[in-house]
Amino acid sequence: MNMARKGVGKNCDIIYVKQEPIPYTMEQLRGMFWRYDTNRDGRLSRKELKEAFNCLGSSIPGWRAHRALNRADDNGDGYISEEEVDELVSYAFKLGYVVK
Ligand SMILES: [Ca+2]
Ligand SMILES: [Ca+2]
Repeated sequence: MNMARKGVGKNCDIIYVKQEPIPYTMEQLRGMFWRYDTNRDGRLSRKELKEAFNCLGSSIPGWRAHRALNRADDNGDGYISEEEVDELVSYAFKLGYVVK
């Protein structure tokens, strides 16, 4: 019997397990966001953020990406860099996304 399925949806790498929802830890969120650095330039664009929030289960991923940039993009270049990602992670953590 295989209850856990990997890779549901082509861009979503979420492990589905049949049990109570568990909130993502900060570390999991961090790993999650970096997985969406799809062009591997070491920073997260608005588009990449939107994709990440979408896969976290946000119903308004575009808005979340916008808010996250407002909050975490310290130098205002429109990207979340490695130095700025902590703020992004704590923003997402407070939203309480759960592992689905
Ligand atoms: Ca990128
Ligand atoms: Ca920035």
